[in-house]
Amino acid sequence: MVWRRHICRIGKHSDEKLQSHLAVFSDTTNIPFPPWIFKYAAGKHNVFRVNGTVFQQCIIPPTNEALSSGYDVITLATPGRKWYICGVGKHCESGGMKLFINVLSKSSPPLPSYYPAPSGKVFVVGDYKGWTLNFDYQAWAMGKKFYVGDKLVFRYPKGIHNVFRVDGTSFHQCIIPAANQTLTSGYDVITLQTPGRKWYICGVGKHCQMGMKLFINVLPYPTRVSSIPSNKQSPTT
Ligand SMILES: [Cu+2]
Repeated sequence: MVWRRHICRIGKHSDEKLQSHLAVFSDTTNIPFPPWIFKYAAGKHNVFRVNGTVFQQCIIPPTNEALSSGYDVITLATPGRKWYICGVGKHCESGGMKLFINVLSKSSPPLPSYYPAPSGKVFVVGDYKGWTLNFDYQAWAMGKKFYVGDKLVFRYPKGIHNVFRVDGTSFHQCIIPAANQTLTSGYDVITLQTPGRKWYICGVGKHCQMGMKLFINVLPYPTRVSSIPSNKQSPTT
């Protein structure tokens, strides 16, 4: 009982997580709001755009308001909260077939040109706790926006921990790479050079398995409108 693609069920994701999801999504595409696609076997489900109350109580609107093609494309034309439910049987009530999203307003309209300089923020991983055991780095990263040009600082007592940049598989399975790829200074500064997913783990003992791991998604430079699109500049730094 699922809608496929770009769906996040309420209950599985917190509001915050959805926001960061969507923020990432809209920042990595050139259109202000990507279309949301509900994909399902036609006839088995449908899609209603509803309001918050209806969403919560699973009140099914009149059938003529339903989308039912099995591949319903919804363009998120305006920012704000949007609620969608499936109106078949008890799918909303019992099956959790309901989706709540918060569409963020783009700080910038389309026709982007690039800022010459990146935002250049410095993130101390784990803030005052630093790079340590018993810390939830995914919670720390949630809601933060990392841009190309920003820096991560891993701060820890030298010799107690270290930092490896790894790929997604090594991240999930805590596979420690060769020791010569490690950062060990205790104040390791990493400049985020390219957009995309980045994974970091501690390679000491079972620290990675114990949760000393950080996953972030680096966004391209923030963009803003240029009145003369042909004047588009490339990043200079
Ligand atoms: Cu460690």
